Amino acid sequence: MPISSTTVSAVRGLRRSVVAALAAVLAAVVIVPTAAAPPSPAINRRQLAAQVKAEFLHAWRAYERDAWGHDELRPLTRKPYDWYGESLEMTPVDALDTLVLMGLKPEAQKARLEIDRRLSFDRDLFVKTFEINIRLLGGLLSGYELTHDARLLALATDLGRRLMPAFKSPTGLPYQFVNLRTGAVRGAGTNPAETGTLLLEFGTLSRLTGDPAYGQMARRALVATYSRRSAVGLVGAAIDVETGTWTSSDSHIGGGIDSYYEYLVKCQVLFGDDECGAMWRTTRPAIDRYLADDVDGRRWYGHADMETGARTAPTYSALAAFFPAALALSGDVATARRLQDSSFFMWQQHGIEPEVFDYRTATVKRPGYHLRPEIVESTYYLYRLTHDPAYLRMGETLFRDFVKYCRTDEAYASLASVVTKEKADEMPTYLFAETFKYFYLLFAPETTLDFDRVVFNTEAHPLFRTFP
Ligand code: DMJ
Repeated sequence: MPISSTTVSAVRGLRRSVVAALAAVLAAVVIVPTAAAPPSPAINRRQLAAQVKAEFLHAWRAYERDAWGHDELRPLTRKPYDWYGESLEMTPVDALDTLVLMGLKPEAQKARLEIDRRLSFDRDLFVKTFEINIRLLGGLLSGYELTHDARLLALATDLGRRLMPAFKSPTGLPYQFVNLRTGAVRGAGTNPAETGTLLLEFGTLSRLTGDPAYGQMARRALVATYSRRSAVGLVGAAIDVETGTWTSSDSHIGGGIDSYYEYLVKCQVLFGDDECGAMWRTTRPAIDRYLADDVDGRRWYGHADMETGARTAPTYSALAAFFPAALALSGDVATARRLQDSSFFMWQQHGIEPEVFDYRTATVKRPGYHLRPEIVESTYYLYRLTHDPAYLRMGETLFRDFVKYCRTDEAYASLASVVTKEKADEMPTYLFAETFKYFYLLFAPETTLDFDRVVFNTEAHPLFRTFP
């Protein structure tokens, strides 16, 4: 068929408009970003690290002034608080490695002397196995590894020995409470976080003392938790250590289960324990199949029934925000990035994150903010693993909001409500162990601590890897 002149001119016209359109696209590509979206201002890491340190010291001075030698400071009433009525030096032990990493030498020396002279575990007290393990045993071990103060290892060994009776249940799952002096136990009702978050500390204690019993007991407890997963591969929210039966079938990745998953990942990285790696690899598909929930393009992890896998509640939490770090460490950086964006979305709804969030309605379910570190921890991991400056910018936003809403004239305080920003009389020890530490490490020179040589326990105490 002959080509008419109309056709030729139409083709030419089309070519011209395609060329014009291409030129417009090119112009947009070349010109628009510089005009409409100027590059974000460079992050001044040195200045931010100095600011984090100054804010840490603001809270630390308050503790020194109003609660020195006690477990915690209540920041609004400015009164000391001891968890069990007498002090176990929780804040100095939990804070020691952060003081060392920040280069706060006189403060670190003072805390170390306080611990060396005053801390004794020969107490007729029923203590919570999980909390004492992650904060005190973890803090003493990392303190020892960073300072080589032999007294810290002696204290850690004494504490580990006193916690060991907790494992003497018919299942090997640890009792919730153990008496530090008598070894008596109580609290058969516990949860996977409490039964599965002991191996990094006890395994490290075995390595440092040469006594394998610590690691063996903690490992047995982790395996005992894993082996009780349901047919669909999930664990529940409550378990009885004497019968090994689940007393809550609520499955999720938040508080009460969270660090069980974290330790499955980390015990492979810290000790090269392939069985842990295998337990994680069989667990992950169940988490993704039943708990993962994509809403409007965002990735969340909600709740499901552990037996049926049926979805129960579309809620995510401040505690669940540890999961991007665990995912990234396990090698799944892509999902970690997506979930971190969701955690940040939750944070941005009120300029600070609530304890529990309904991701389907984007509403607050529990409004408190307990100075939690998890979202900062994940920001730090993602930055270290990707070197994407977006995570420095995210960290800067988190830090500025955190200071804006949680700083008081005297100290730092939790929020009773992220909606009203009303404060609560609480300054947990993990503020020093974790929240400030992760902010600091995010901005500080990477030589401050070699990310590849350590594994952080769930309380952010770095333990040195024994596996290349
Ligand atoms: C810390 O004690 C630990 O990170 C624990 O695993 C979970 N909760 C707090 C901080 O939010």
